[in-house]
Amino acid sequence: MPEDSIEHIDFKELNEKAISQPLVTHIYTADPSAHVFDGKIYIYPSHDVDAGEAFDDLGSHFAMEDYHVISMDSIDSPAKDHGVGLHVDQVQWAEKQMWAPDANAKDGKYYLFFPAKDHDGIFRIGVAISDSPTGPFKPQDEAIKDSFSIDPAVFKDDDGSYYMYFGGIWGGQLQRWREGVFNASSPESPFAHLPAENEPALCPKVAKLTDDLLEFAHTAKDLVILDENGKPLLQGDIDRRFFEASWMHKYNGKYYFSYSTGDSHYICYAIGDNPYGPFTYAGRILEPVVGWTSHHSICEFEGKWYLFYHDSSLSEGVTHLRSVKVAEITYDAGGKIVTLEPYSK
Ligand code: FUB
Repeated sequence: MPEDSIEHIDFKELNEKAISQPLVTHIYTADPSAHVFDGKIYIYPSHDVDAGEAFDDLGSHFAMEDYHVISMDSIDSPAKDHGVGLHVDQVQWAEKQMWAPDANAKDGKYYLFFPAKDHDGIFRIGVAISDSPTGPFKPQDEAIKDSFSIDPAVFKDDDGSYYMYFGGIWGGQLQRWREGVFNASSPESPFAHLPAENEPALCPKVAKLTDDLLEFAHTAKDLVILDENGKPLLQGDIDRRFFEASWMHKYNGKYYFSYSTGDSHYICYAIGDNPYGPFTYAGRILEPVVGWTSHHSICEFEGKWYLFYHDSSLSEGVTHLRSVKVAEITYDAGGKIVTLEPYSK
């Protein structure tokens, strides 16, 4: 939901109609990546703070410095904040803007994957490791080689392979990597370097991870999202094209890639037959929430499926002060996800 419509919102009424309430209210949290480890729900969110940066289209106001881990024994139990799991000051290669993270587990170790700007102002993706799902996490000295842009989501397939999905346009800098190297030419505008509206949209990226989960096993590939005619979505198709917030889950043997459309504020999804795609656009999961951004994860717990998402209702519309929420999602008989209206109770 764009900022300029917020002044007309009656937040008391909106919160009464909301299909869910913030999971924690003592801090602001966003971009929730949820996983079930050993029968318990763990959420890896961004930790929103007001660092006094002005709002701009590059997201400078998202000046986050650390990550907290949140856990829930079950979907209805209170959410517990385990405190700071990683701070930017611990990360040698990173300078600022600890944006949307994800985590995964392998052989008794837990891996936190996170984007941050390096000392040259370029977004990279790093890994930090812990013996516990709640951290503290110890970062690697360097970012993942050849990583770039934002919003990593790490999916474990049934055969034990792990894949990272990532990327984001505008402030996420994906448009600067069109030639495979960072295009540092000016202007530093979110609208420069993008394809034209009638050209194929910029694709999210996918890379299989090495066995130690610390590197890409190959150069990241484009994840192509097709329309109903088998043609790639176009950059001008802002209600459907990829913007940021990749997530992957598997349902009934199919791969569901979900993402945010950014400036049109939807969470959408596309379905494919393998982790690399191509994927065919399938619809919306979540209608716009209060706040500019929309970001989510999808996870199964005790036989039901849940959408973890955020909105800015607690801060009464402040774009960069968001709160993590959860709502159940359902699938129809054809495997389509039933669209959620966030304020429809
Ligand atoms: O939280 C900072 C950025 O906002 C995330 O990386 C994007 O997905 C958007 O939610």
